[in-house]
Amino acid sequence: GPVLVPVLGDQLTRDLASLRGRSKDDTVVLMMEVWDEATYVRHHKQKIVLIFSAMRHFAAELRDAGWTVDYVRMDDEDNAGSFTGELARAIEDHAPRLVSVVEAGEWRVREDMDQWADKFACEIEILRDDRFICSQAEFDDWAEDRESLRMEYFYREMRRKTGLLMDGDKPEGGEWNYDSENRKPPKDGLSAPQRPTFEPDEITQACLDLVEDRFADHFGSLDHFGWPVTRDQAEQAADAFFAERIERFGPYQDAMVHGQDDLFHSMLSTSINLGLLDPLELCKRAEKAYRDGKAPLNSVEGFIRQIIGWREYVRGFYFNRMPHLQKANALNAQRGLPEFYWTGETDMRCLADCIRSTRDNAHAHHIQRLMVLGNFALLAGISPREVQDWYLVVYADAYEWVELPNVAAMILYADGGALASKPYAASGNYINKMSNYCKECRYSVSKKTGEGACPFNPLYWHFMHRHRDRLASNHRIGRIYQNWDRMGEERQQEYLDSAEAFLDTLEPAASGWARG
Ligand code: FAD
Ligand code: DLZ
Ligand code: SF4
Repeated sequence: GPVLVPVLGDQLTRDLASLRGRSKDDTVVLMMEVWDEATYVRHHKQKIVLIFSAMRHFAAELRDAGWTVDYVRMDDEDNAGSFTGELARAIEDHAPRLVSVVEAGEWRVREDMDQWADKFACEIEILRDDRFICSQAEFDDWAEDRESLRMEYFYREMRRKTGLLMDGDKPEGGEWNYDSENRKPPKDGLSAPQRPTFEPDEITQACLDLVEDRFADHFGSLDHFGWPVTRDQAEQAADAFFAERIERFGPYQDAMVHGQDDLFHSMLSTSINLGLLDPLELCKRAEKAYRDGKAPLNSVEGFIRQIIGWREYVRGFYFNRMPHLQKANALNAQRGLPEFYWTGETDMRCLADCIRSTRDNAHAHHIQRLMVLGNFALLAGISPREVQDWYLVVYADAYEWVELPNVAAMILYADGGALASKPYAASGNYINKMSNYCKECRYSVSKKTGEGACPFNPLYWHFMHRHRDRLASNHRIGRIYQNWDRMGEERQQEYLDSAEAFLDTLEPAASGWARG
């Protein structure tokens, strides 16, 4: 029999390890739209359309190039509903001599895959996903014996390994990290060039219809669907970023402007995560923009750090810490997710805008995810499991390996500080500095307590107060308690009462938004 090569929805790479060097006459590629994957959480509608459309386009390209593809559609009558069920059918149909597959990106799927060798009377080969620069063995090696796993040191290793932005054995420009130059507040009227969006073709239209039909009650809008669904479109999106936005990517990386959903971000995460774009190639293009004098070092270093630093690091961290990372809750946060995360119905203008963008685009940019949506969840003490589910559902680029470390460890401090050296807690002041949200908000950012005060202000102190035992000894945040102590008991009580009064107004979300 032939070699059977299952290709999962986020493995849409022509040079995938399982396809590399194979003969087309002797290979059957298996691609599966399955109910289990589409519903293990109730993904945003755009996320399902994106993945199905990209899978169908990828299959069509493979066929055009002469490959044999067994493609199972969601609405095929005999669809078994799971990867393992479909693999069983394909093994029966094709009687392969070998099943060759690239390891899954998610723990859940890896556990299934690990059963395949026992389940099937057929040789199963699971290959390392070498689209990532750092192997798991390499990460685990690096992480061993370290008490804390700071991204910064990992990142330096990756710079050395790839040679990106290196000047011999020194970092280009003398510093490894130019983050301090990447915090420019948005001036009035800051706006960025429109990113290219892609009109649905026939294939995408069929996926839009399918999702409207079968996933009608999932979160999110399909009206603005414009994600790249092929490698060619993803390349166009990357071209536009390098031509028009990378120059100001760095300075405005942390800026937020009402109604400006992309600013100078690359908007490439969906394409990178699907496998349509190669992360290392993008970094090389960024470096070239710097060497050609087309973009400043702080922009280019910032972009490269997000990819060979953060992106590689969170993946290593995920597999290093699973499965317990999923259950981590160091701050014992138990509150239910507020309903407004799904409806956007809140008078807090920053949150409402971030949730609107999330609903319309299945996207929000990093500082919105971190310092608005994430900061609120941290301060309000929302249960990590509910926050994790939300992030996994709502973003088109969300896969557990990248979502979970960002949510559990980065925003919620649920791992107790293995990833982040301090909780990213901030009051309204931070949001006001980095955005234009506050001016037209019903709440007053300068008011600290009482009626009409920005809720982030009392929530911040409520959070600091209730976690004092743990945080007072943290060298990056401990000194804050001197300010708290100087306030005096009466003022402190006003903060705590204001926070409690606000928390009492939060409606917990109806069940069923995230999981069926
Ligand atoms: P840019 O700002 O242009 O950055 C360039 C690239 O760097 C991104 O495309 C992405 O591949 C990578 N990157 C940047 N930050 C991170 C990070 N913290 N972790 C991993 N990669 C990063 N990203 C996802 O791809 N999927 C997720 O599910 C996801 N969940 C997140 C949840 C939270 C709470 C936070 C704070 C961040 C999350 N991120 C996630 C990271 C980041 O917000 C997105 O990658 C980014 O907003 C995507 O937009 P962009 O392509 O315009 O990014
Ligand atoms: C997210 C997703 C969805 C919605 N549907 C599918 C699918 O039907 N078929 C598929 O191969 N992949 C899908 N995916 C992406 C998978 O969940 C992703 O490939 C796994 O996370 C790999 O670990
Ligand atoms: Fe958000 Fe507070 Fe500013 Fe309103 S005042 S936009 S709630 S930070």
